[in-house]
Amino acid sequence: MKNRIILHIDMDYFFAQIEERENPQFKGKPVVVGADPKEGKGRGVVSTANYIARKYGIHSAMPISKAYQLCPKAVFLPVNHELYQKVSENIMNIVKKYSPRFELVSLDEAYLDLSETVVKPLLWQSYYDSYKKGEVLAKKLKKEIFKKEKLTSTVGIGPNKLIAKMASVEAKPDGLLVIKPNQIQKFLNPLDVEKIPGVGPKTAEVLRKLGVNKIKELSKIKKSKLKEIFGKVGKDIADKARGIDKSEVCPKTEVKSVGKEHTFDKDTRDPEIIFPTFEKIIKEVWQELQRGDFSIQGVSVICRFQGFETKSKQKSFEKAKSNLEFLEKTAKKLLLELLLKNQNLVRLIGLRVKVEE
Ligand code: TTP
Ligand code: MG
Ligand code: MG
Repeated sequence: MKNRIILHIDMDYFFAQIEERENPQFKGKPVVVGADPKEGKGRGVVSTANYIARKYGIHSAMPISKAYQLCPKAVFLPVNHELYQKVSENIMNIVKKYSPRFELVSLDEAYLDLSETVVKPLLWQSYYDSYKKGEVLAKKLKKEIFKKEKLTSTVGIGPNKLIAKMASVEAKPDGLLVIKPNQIQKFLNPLDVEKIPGVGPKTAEVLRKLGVNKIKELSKIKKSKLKEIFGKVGKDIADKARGIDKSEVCPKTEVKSVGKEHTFDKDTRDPEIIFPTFEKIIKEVWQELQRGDFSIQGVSVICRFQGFETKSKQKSFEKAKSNLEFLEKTAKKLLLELLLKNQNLVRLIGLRVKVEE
């Protein structure tokens, strides 16, 4: 369908918001969910922080020791994955009701293609008018989630997945932003180039050297020129800077990924510490996966060495496989490859498995 209306929803400070809901005494305080800070000596990372803690500069993936330094009085909580998984299921069961074309992105994030449900019944109206109906639906969805789960979310609506996602990022927290096709460039222009999904710090640095900071400037560069500089992805960047994204909301399968990692108390090379820990991680990931019917699509192993040097190795599979033995064999092989390639002490190991349900 040419004229589409896509909705993107993402829960606000998801893990930390659930913790606030479960423990009302934390409301109004900075809350950080992640590894144990051990009074500044902890070695894991932050999973997420509420918006009060973010004011201190704390964010996801930051070393927990740094977070402790920035705000020692914050409430530090361990990750209760089982609880967040359950809440996620409840929320996604609500989201799914709003369109049969549903795509789960992560525990707290999903897309809906509203084209069939919103645009089609309104052929007698203009495509632009139907955005109003999309907005009404989004408000209803946010309200229903809040009523049933007592959690706030943010929704973005646009003519494609890219714009819907970027709109929700801009509208956070507890927001709703609708971008109609004729508003795309105006919406994108003032944003930094890094706001484009897929434009990381390295790409942004190259662009900055060319004097390109905002999407407005980027959108004026010819596609062929970006292709020259960045190769194949240059074409993709050129499209995104113009708000073009043809990717479909994938309704058939739900791809999700489950991951766990562990930071050792002391950097180590001891196989009797590394491998039993890794086996425990594999078992935990497996337990979490077993909640549904699934096939393994990819296995990725991460190793962080002394000095924070982080390496990962992954393997993808075409054909569905889903047994623990297979996962153990694949994951251990990848870990071994990483360890053989790098002789440094190991700080952290982790496993992520992508499955299709
Ligand atoms: P996000 O949706 O990226 O972040 P968020 O919900 O905490 O905050 P917001 O959307 O309001 O910006 O991630 C969802 C959850 O995934 C997050 O609550 C915790 C977890 N997570 C990690 O464990 N590590 C990470 O590096 C990130 C980015 C998220
Ligand atoms: Mg979120
Ligand atoms: Mg998210």
